[in-house]
Amino acid sequence: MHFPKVPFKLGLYPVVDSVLWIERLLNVGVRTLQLRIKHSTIDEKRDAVRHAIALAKKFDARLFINDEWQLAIEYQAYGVHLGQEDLLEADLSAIAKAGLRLGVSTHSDVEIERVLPIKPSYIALGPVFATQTKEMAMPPQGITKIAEHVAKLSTIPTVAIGGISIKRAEDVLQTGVGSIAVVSAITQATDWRSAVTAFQQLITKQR
Ligand code: TZP
Ligand code: MG
Repeated sequence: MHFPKVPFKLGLYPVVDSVLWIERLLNVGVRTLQLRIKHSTIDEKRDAVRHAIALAKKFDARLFINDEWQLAIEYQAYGVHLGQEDLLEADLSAIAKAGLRLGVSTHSDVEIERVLPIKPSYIALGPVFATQTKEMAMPPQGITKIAEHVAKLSTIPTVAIGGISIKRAEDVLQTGVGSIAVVSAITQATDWRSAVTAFQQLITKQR
């Protein structure tokens, strides 16, 4: 089983729940995205996944589909993002065989150790800080712990997530993490365009 590689630095990685957001962000130059739809019918999910993948292809962007790995394979997404529980049920070899990248969520050393044998395309580390967006069973890990994970994982691409604001992004980037994933800092911003620009500038400065 082999998952294709992704760039070590994926850049700004917004996680959004609608095709509208995918379209908006592609239009302002975002090239790594995740579609994460939690509360919809399967038909709505299918429509959204199909549409979002088609849009991302037009922009040559990297779109990861959260949870819905069968739809991601069917419509040939760039990749799939799965949580710890999903790993038990998803057909990982089908994902690999279809040539999709795999990103996985982790929240602790134990979870990282558990996913390493799978050799995912990237490992998400979270939550960095407290988040309002998702109910987390695990406590925030903090910057120092994230930096430790990043150092240990060495050449494996990493993504930091959870409570990352523009103000805190610089510290997160200092850990050497490959990319920062954000939800509310963009989708709840008073001016989401300025928020994207601010994140992009911080990321470019770090390179
Ligand atoms: N996984 C860990 S934290 C999180 C997810 C999906 C939500 C992050 O959202 P925000 O608004 O950037 O804290
Ligand atoms: Mg999941």
